[in-house]
Amino acid sequence: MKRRRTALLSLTALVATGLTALPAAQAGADEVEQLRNGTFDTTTEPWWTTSNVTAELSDGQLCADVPGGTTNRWDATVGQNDLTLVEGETYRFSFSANGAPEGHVVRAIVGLSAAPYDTYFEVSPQLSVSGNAYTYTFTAPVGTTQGQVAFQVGGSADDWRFCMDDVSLLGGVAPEPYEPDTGPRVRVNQVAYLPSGPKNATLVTDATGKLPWQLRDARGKVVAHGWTVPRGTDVSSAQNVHSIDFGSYRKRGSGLTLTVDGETSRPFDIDADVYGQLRLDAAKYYYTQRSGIAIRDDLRPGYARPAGHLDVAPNQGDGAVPCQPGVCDYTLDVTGGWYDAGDHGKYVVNGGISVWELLSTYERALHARTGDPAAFRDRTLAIPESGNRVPDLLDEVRWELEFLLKMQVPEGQPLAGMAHHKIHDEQWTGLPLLPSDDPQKRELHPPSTAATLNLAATAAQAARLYKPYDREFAEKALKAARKAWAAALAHPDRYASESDGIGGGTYADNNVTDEFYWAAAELYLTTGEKEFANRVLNSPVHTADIFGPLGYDWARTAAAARLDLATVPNRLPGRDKVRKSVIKGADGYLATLKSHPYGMPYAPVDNVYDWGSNHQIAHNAVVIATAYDLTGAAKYRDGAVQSMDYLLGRNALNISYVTGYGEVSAQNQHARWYAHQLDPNQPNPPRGTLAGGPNSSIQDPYAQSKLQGCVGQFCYIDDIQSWSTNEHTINWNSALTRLASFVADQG
Ligand code: 9MR
Repeated sequence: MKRRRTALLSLTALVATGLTALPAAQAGADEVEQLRNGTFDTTTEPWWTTSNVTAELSDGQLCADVPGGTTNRWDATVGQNDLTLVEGETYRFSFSANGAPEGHVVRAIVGLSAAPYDTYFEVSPQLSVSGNAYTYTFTAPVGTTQGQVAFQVGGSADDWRFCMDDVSLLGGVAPEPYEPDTGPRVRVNQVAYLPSGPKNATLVTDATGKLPWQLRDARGKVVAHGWTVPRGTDVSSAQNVHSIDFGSYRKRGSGLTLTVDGETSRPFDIDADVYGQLRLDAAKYYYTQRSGIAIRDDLRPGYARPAGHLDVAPNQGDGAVPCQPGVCDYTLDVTGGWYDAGDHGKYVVNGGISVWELLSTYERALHARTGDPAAFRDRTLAIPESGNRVPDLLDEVRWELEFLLKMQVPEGQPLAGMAHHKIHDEQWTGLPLLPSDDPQKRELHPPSTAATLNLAATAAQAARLYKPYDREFAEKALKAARKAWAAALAHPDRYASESDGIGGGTYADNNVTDEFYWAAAELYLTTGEKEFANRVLNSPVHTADIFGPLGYDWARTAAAARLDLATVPNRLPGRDKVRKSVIKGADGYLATLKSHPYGMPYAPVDNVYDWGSNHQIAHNAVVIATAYDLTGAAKYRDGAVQSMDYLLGRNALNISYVTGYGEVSAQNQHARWYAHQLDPNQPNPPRGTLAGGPNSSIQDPYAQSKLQGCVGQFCYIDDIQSWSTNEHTINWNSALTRLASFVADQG
């Protein structure tokens, strides 16, 4: 088809509306076509194809017969190379396409034509027989003269025919300003408030004086009313806001709304039961993250997939994984465990904090006044082990523990007893990619002190919790923990490298005093031995103020020790001071929550939201919850419960960060096998998956192209490409599991 004259048309249109004084880029004067022959009038040149595809002209389009039986999208491709892309320049990528039979998917990308084949922009529309026109705008994250436009059409079981026309990549177009759709200005917990719990909302408004609000039931009847409290400008969002407290209303109901300032909130319930479900969904997330086992459709309808990283092609498998060159000369069987996140890597430090947090969720239930040991009993999580008379949560966590144990350097090798920091692909892979389709070489990375201490801490914790169910496993775990502890003492400063981030994350941390403290604490709690008590008491971390604004995480693990020393029965001298330090930490977070117009225990220095801020908010709430467990004071219970509101919709973006919970929830988390946004045949992440959340540093190019200059809460986008604001991970869902479990217990 003949090229539409885009530049000319838009100029004519602008003249007609009298808007001739626009800057050049906006007027379209600099829009330059980057592709040659996108109209296929007489030839398909210079478009190339993979050898299994032949391109031909058909009715002025390029058509290709695509063979069935290939694995990956890129196994059958039509493309054009040698494009020059300019860093920071915005492009309009458009084409029309059709496919027969109906429903096949084309992955259209703009990227690098040479290794490592980076993708700068991609979409995967599902094609119809009659065809559609597609138009997208993106900003090039880097400059290159080896750019490429490619239409990847492989991965189908059956043969099909793909046709395209009017393919255009127009440079120099005006960037599209990104305006998130934040819905009504009244922000509520879109899921549920507890009947006897706190009930707060936030209104975004220009009004400076107080305003009347009404609470309505599902039939529209006003059941409560009152006045807002003006709060001025909220630092975390740069909005003028009011807060609303409707906690005196305590009746159960569903479909309630808050109306104020001419706006009506999204609907919500007043009910406790949904938190019992959220607690289970958050923990059920782990089964579908499992490596080395096929995921069963009867257990997770819609999420079945073949086992990943067993030694079945194209996987190179985790059955006998070598080290990176020069690191060791043995191989290890490191099958199993959970994939870390949206990638296929497995990292001991992140596995460690996740295991700890899930086990501590279980352990809290044994000791806390509102704990419910039956919550995660056998048959609660629908996993393959359900029915074995062991609490399902212990079964699920054991899948990861067994992997952590395999990461320990075997006897007779240099550094025996230490743990390898991580195992992952040699190179980063693209999206989507099922674990079973990953063709990359897998490598063990050097042992680190941090990983070794994570193993010591979690294996020691496991030893006391699995003992009633499997004495042998408990003994094995304790032995491994002791060995790891001794190895860490012998090699106290082997740090993972900051620059070892190709093919997987670095998880670098060069302060391990907190990991030493944590491992000593868990070993002490399990064995009661004096040696470990002394290590705890002599650690500078023991008396340090560890409850900072960012909250504990995989790198800041001191809180794991402090919370357990305060709550798990033990005879540590000076234990009262330990408990007081937790309460003091909780008081700090509670003060933050009270002064925050969005009612959350998070106010990072300079308003710099950290990577995974959502889980840090949950963690600060867990400290508050622990103060409730220690004191029984209602203010702590209410503070922890209220923190949940932020995650479930009471925030500047009016989004629930938990998939499937709330009227509008995050659903496009960065993921290689829940990549529905890129491949309609794949699912979204399962119900109960927490997104990382606002991250001021927006490290990924997609977020950079949309969110430049964002303020705090606005540094988030629900797009699969945004790995720095919108990934899902095992350590974030463990925070959700822990907090949801506490809230469920307050119902
Ligand atoms: O959550 C991690 C963040 O704290 C680190 O700064 C970052 C860089 O190491 O890595 C994040 O973790 C990612 C990991 O490296 C790879 N798997 C996905 C993780 C979540 O984005």
